[in-house]
Amino acid sequence: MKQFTSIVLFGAAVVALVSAAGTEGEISFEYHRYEELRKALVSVWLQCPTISRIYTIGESFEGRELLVLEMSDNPGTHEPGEPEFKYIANMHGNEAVGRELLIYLAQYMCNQYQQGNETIIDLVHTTRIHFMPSMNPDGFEKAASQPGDIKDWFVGRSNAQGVDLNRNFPDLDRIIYMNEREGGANNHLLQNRKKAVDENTKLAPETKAVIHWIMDIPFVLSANLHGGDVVANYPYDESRTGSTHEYSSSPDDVMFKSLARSYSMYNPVMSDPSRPPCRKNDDDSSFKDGITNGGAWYSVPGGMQDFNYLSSNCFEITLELSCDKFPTEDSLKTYWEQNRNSLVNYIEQVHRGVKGFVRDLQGNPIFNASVSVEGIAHDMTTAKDGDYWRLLAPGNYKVGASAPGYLTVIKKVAVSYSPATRVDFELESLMERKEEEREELMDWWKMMSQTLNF
Ligand code: GEM
Ligand code: ZN
Repeated sequence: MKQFTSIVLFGAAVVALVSAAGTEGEISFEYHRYEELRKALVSVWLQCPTISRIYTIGESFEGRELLVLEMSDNPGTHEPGEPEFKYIANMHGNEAVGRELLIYLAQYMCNQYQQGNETIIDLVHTTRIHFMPSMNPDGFEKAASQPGDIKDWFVGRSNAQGVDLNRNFPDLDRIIYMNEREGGANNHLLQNRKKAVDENTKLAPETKAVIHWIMDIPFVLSANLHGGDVVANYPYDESRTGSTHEYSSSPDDVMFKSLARSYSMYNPVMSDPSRPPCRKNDDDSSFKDGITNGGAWYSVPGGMQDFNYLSSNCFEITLELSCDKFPTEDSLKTYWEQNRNSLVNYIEQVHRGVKGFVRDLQGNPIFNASVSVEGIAHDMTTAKDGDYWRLLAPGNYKVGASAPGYLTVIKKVAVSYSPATRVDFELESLMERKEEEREELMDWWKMMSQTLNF
């Protein structure tokens, strides 16, 4: 990943900013074209340099950067035990609200941090947060270039090659449904297939870049921001039979509902039970309390949401934020106000469930150990430092940690709504166990030979 460390690189942008924005710490509720988006992120970085960093995960088909603003008390590093969170917006280039909300959220969090808002300070100190305002910058430029206020429903949705990025991810749902029937892995379905991703010519550059990002960083929680409706959508997106209106639960259905609800409940429009459908003929019969299961709404194969869950430890939901995909600029402030508390509250969900470390008896971290929960057929794995996060709804659970060559340990755990319960595991290596048994046998043999006077 390329990192912007040099202010010189942005020298021109900085000068432009100082003259254009003038005052620091204000949010300007307007659309940001590509260059303006860059400048807006740089200005957050300049205003809050100790808690932010800008990096890029790659380039779009037309060569625009896929920019990320990171916010954390230690920008640029994964701190052992600290969960990682991401927001991705504008994967459909014509869905513009999420893109703007992420810019405003970054500005808001930087301002609030400086003004001493304890919720925000706490969040930044305990979480590594990544914002990607645009996964499809080419599509956005195309959509935004249309003259006038009314934008076409589809122009700019796909990337510059005409690929719908939310249909372009490897279809892991089909694999998990087969594994459910015939046995097989219940997580990390892309393991050891990284090369196949690189060689797959059907994957758009934007998709490839995001796949690598998902595989490289131990993300725990994420949301994918869309527009065209108002609802929080959770996995699975693709139904088991492929037909539409079919509830498609994942093993973490209870937690996913709770996560989706944690977003919709703070958005007064999303959670309004008497909100009429966005368009007269829309079928939103699966929407309840502002949330819906993906398959129950309509089946989506090759989506990013399910890919996160099935290829990594990351839970992702899809947020539909506005009936209009590209509403007029004067409505952006209203969308911000509707979504601000939801956006902050959803990040806080990353601190739920069970978390801790898996180590050997000498205290060395065990990387890639499995953490499983009885009754939930979806295992997590530990990150480099042996750290893990297992999102769970309140309840009593049996949580196990295992790794090849070690004895499995199972613990009973009580989980409340939040914060996460800390549970560490110390695993005894089977080699050590064998050594112990060998020594015991030797002692016994010595004793026997002495008694029998060999
Ligand atoms: C969506 S994604 C959200 C809905 N998911 C399911 N399973 N119905 C898409 O990609 O079609 C909507 C959008 O474009 O915003
Ligand atoms: Zn969309």
